[in-house]
Amino acid sequence: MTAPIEISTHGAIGLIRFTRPPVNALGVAMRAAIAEAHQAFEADSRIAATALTGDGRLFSAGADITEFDSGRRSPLLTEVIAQLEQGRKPVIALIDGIAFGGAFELALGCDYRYALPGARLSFPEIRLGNIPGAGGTQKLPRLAGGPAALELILSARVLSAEEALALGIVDAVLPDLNAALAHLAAEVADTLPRRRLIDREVAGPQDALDEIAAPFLRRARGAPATAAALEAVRRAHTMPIAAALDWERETFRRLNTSPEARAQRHLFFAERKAAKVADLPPGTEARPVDNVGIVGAGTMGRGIAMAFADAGLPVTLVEQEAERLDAALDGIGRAYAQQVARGRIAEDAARARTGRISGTTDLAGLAQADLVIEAVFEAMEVKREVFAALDRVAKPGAILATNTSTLDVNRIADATGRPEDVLGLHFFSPANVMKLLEVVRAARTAPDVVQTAMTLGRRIGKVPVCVGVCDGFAGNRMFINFNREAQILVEEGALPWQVDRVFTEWGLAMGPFAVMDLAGLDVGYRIRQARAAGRDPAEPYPFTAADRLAEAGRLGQKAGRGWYTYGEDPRKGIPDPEVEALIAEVAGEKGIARRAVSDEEILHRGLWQLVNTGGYILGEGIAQRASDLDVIFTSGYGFPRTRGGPMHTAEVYGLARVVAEIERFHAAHGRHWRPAPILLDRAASGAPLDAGG
Ligand code: 3H9
Repeated sequence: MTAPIEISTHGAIGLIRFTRPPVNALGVAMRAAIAEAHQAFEADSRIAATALTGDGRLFSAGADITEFDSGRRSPLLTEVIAQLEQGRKPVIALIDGIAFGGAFELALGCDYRYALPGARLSFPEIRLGNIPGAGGTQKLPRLAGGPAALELILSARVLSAEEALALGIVDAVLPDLNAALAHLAAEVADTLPRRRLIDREVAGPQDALDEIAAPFLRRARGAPATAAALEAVRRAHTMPIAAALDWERETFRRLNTSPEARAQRHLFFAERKAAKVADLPPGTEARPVDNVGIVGAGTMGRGIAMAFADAGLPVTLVEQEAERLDAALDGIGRAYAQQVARGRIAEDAARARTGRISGTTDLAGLAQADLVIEAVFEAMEVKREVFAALDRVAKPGAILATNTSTLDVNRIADATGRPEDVLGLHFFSPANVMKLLEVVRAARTAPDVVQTAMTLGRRIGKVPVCVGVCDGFAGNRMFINFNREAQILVEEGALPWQVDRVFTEWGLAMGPFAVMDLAGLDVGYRIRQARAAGRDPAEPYPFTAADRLAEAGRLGQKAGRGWYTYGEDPRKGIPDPEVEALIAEVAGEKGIARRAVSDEEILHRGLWQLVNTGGYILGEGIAQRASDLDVIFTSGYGFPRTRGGPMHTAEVYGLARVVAEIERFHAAHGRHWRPAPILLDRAASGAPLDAGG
């Protein structure tokens, strides 16, 4: 293992350079090395000041998150920062790249902060269910004022060097490390005074704090870190700093063991694992992708085009009829104009993005595309025709992807003479917003095609997860079974608004019935009709009420009536006695004696249906890891990050208890509850779902 820091002297400057791969995280060895080097510079009479810097890309990613579950080891970061503050000589941070969390706090423990052009500063702790715990909540308000500091802590926004300068967080932006060292050499020659933030008061009023916190508190769904951040910054205004730092440290420690923080840490690592495909041959290189073609300019096609244009890639959109193509390009222009109007992007950014998307009615226009994504009507024959045509026009080595959400990617690939270049790229609607990207690896997809899709997914800001081919892939296969269970519960005696309340109180963005009303009841109805012939009569069919609602024109929000009715607020569903009567009627026809269903039963049957389906998906090798399924649900299905995903929820509850409940449901409700073998196995052995992964 290489040393975590490098030490050098530059005239009277003692320089500590962080060199701990991969991200200069401030683990115990690194903290000890910084403390020791600082002490040595303090003792060296030739040195007038200590400077800290990174490796050019990263100053440091902050505290080492892998240490959070293994107990605290001295020197703690707070101790190292206190040592810098208590020393005799000034300390200067030369922030040359990412300085997140504890690294930002390390810089706030310095007397001076200079940014190099690549500097990026942020407090991401809130995403880990916590607040900054090494002085950030107290010292940032002393530089930027309480309201600005609170906004940064709650939003986890990343500041550029220039923004940090404008907020008074850094003293100057210098062109490079040599310039910074030369600048410092001149400063220390004039004897650089100490200038510690702990000696300052917080300037400015604190009235705006509540207003700034309000939208974050609303979105926090009960996660405790948001309220703690507000409280911390309030204390910066009202308390002596030593006491406030003690409070911050204790609060950080307490929150770090909260279920919300554990869940979010789980997701942090899960997302990074999901980016890796375990069985690709070592050294598999991604193919270069510099431009993209999209076939089909409907809602999905447009959203996908925008996702690539947002990331700087030129896109050619193909639609058969000129009129539809023009409508799509107009729609994209309007969508960008709306983003400008809402203050999300600047006008010149909108112009540049719109300018990256061109259109044609001729598939031959994709002859030079590195990647083509098909987003046409969801029917096998239509898709196979498109792929056969693409096979004729696309250049050798081009990647051909389908955005199907249900169809067999192997059969689509077989429509070409190059199935190794074909895979599924399952975007979620709206494709330019939703983070999840299921990368569907078909039987013959080449490893470098999978690698390209994973790399490209991250490049366009998505969370790519590799899955195999099956009906619904991973996400929809699980979600459909969850949804079916919700319908069964309603037939048995629950009401749609009870089911939705249980899941939203638990943390889902929307309940399953509200989701159906939003999507339109005709969508599921059409799919069920199309699949009626192939239905397994041994599986439950609890969609009779949903079908009758659709047939009666109760199509959801767009019709003002669905599972709910909609009044003045077209998005707020009101329970409807007519729907209740319909449910009772359907249950009567089926001979179901309705009963009161407890909130707990609703919650567990919904969740364990997800988990059990997830177990089958794992057993069949459709997903690589249980944690991938957690990533899928939190980035694509509105599952609360504070719960860590369905599989994490099951592990926290205890797999043996989950399996016992699944076995009970199996006995009471039939074969759609057969426990997945992998769950039985892990419950018996006590091993985690991702044992060894
Ligand atoms: C904190 O600082 C608390 C303090 O307030 C108080 C303390 C008392 N620790 O993302 P990547 C690993 S809380 C350990 O793919 P990129 C990551 O798992 C911390 N490991 O790279 C991955 O490992 P592997 C606040 C970390 O270039 C590898 O590094 N800081 C950490 O796309 C590469 O990661 C944060 O929350 C870490 N802190 O992005 C920053 N960070 O190769 C979190 C990363 O085995 N990190 N790893 O899969 C990030 O946001 C991104 O990693 C970063 C680099 C932007 C830095």
